[in-house]
Amino acid sequence: MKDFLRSIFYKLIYIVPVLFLYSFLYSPSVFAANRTVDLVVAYKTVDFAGKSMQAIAVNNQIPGPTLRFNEGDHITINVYNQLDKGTTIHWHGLLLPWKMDGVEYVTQEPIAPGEVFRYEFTLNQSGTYWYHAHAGLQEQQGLYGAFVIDPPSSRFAYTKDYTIVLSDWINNAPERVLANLKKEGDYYSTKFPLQASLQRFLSDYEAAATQQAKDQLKSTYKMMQDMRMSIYDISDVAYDTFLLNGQPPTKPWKAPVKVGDTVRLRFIGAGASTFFRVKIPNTKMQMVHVQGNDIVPYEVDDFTIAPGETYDVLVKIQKNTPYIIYAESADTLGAALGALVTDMSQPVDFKSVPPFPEPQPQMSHAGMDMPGMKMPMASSNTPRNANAQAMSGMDMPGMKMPMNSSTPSNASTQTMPGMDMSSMQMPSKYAKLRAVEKTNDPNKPVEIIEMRLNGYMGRYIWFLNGLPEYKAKPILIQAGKRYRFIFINETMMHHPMHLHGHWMYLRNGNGAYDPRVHTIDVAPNETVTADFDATEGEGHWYFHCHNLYHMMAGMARPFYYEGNYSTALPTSTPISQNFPGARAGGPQTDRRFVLDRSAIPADEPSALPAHSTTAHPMGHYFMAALDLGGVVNTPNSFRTTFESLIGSDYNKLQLFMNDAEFNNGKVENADLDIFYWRMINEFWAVKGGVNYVYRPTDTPYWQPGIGIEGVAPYFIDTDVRAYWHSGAGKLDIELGRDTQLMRLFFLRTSVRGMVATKTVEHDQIGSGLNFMEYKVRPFWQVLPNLAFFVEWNYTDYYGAARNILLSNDEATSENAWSIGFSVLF
Ligand SMILES: [Cu+2]
Repeated sequence: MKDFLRSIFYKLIYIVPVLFLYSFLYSPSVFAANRTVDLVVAYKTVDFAGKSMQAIAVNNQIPGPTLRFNEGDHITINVYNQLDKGTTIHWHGLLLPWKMDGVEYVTQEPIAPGEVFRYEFTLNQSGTYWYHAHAGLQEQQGLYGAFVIDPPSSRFAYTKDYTIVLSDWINNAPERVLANLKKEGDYYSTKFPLQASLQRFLSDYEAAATQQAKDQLKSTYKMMQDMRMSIYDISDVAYDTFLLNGQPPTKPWKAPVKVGDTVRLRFIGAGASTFFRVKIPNTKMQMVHVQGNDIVPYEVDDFTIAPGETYDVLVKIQKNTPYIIYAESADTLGAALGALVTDMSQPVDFKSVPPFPEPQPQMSHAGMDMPGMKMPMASSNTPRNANAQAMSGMDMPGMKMPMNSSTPSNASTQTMPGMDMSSMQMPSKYAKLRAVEKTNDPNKPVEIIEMRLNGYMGRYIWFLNGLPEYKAKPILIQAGKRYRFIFINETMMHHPMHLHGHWMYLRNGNGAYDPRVHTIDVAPNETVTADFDATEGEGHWYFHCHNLYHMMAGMARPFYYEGNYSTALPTSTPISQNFPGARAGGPQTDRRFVLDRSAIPADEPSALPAHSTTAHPMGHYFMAALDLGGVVNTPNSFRTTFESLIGSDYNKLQLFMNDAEFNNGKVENADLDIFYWRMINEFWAVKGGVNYVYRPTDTPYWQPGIGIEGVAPYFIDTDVRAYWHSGAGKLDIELGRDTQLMRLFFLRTSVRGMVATKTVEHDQIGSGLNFMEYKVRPFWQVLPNLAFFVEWNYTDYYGAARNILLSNDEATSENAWSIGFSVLF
């Protein structure tokens, strides 16, 4: 009896906690918990691509630790900054209070070095998300990680679950990368395998199957030359390697599975600017969850993931062979690799995976009729005029957003019930996306926010509606309303447009079942419609292209809730003591750390900020190009051209010395423009200032000058300058063109002429045409900033200028062969 009681007692001891645990796990009310995580942001030295580089890690990991919570959890994330500059972390795709959103200067002040910021919010959603730096270019250096929220129960059955974080890496500081792109938008272009070269055209033309295809190819090339666009404008940055869960392809990531497993792979597009094409050879993937939302499943052989997107697929393990995850960069430069293996010692033949078929040359449809493309707004009632009034106070050309909501009859607040969205040409990428449950009432009235995605690509300034972020004002939205984005991509690149803190309903013809997304990859020339409900009611929300460099270069805007935004942003707190990050940099999860709540300021009364809150203010940039050639057929003679541009995107100081000649230590020809340079549109800049002429003249002099420079159709580099000296007007015109013959081999041809209105003999200026100069220069662009050239240069003098030379006993024509190099600083 005693034994029996004892056994009952011991059983109870065992059963009660189990029952308690069981109810704890399965009752929704106790499913959620308070959880605290400490994240330490610090530098870490890495070698991903053959060079030791400074990266930024979270808890000493790249990617940072996967944060995994349950839906309903109330979480506290303490972010400790051990960098020597400010940082922030953004929780990508999460709906949370705006001051927790982690965008520097928009939702918070950067976390100061040595300080801590407490992010605290409740998880009212589930699915696959991620986090990343929203400060400077730190995301490019490794500050990102997966963020997974488990729902109370999953719709899909799976036995294993892995996050696959795809990212890109360059052996260069990202600030340097951006500075390079600001020197020349196509700075890295010669490093890409796909080139719009003549050689490429000829081989494509040869390979084209039909005459029609040949003609098409010819007109594509011709049109793109005319429009001054490249047909392979896939990437701006030539990366050195691509990472899968922080592993370069030289050391691919591997994870164990077994036959019979159904594996959930959570792909996260964490590249700063890389689009990955993903496949697992010999396997169908079942797409089940996109951007944090379950979808009606569909099978795919491969898919493309843009920066900012996430895709969850299920993979069935049926054979005792490796399942290779192959994620190739869209520009074909490389691939991130990984494998699911049924035995960790299994050999994996990564080389067996064939690359994706090469992307086709693409061509702009701008200005062309696009059959099947029906913009919902363009046809009938355009809200543009109606809104022009309300918009007049806002400096946003092209932005057709109604600010005045009081008139529901206003054309802008159209109700569009039953609108046939299926008539719109939708991006094929999202055509199959259908939400698994109702996401929205599609009949709610909308206000239009037209978003033209554009920019001055050659100058690497990216816009929304014709303006970079730093020139534009925040976009005001009103709580409770629904807004309709109409994204019109006017560029030749993809732009993954990301809205913080709100779901967008991607209008792809499923109405109430249109998928919810936080990032929309808008393809070149494409028009995409998506709605969002202004449900947050207050604060600042960032909206931007998730190509990090596009965002930094202006493709971004803050959204403000009208009448309910703040002038003060939360700040970080000094770490008083027991700073966990001071210990070894390992993970510091679930460590309680009490902060002074008063450090997070109470809401300020709404007032117009003195200046708009801009994440990325106007930058200043420096460019210098030096060209130096030794003349082969004249001993001890060389020629040099130097140009430097210093300043902001639109206004610069230009120093320009064009084709100076030196012979036996004597300067024969040299003058220097010291000009104010102002960009007037994508292709043209005007300039003016003074020019100092040292030679040819007996006495050096200063003269005023003005000019215009830019790129004419067919990529004709144009430089026209006019000067005034001693009563003589001079006009100096130079036209040139670089033709790409092969990937690294170009041919420059140029012609320059100078005319004057009057003869000024002692300064060697003749009335009428002075000279014509012709150059032919083959060059090898061995590095993005270094080329070697051979040049033939022929100059012939005419009229009065020729007579001056004759009277001085000088040659009236020159024939020079040079070899030399060009460097871009
Ligand atoms: Cu972009």
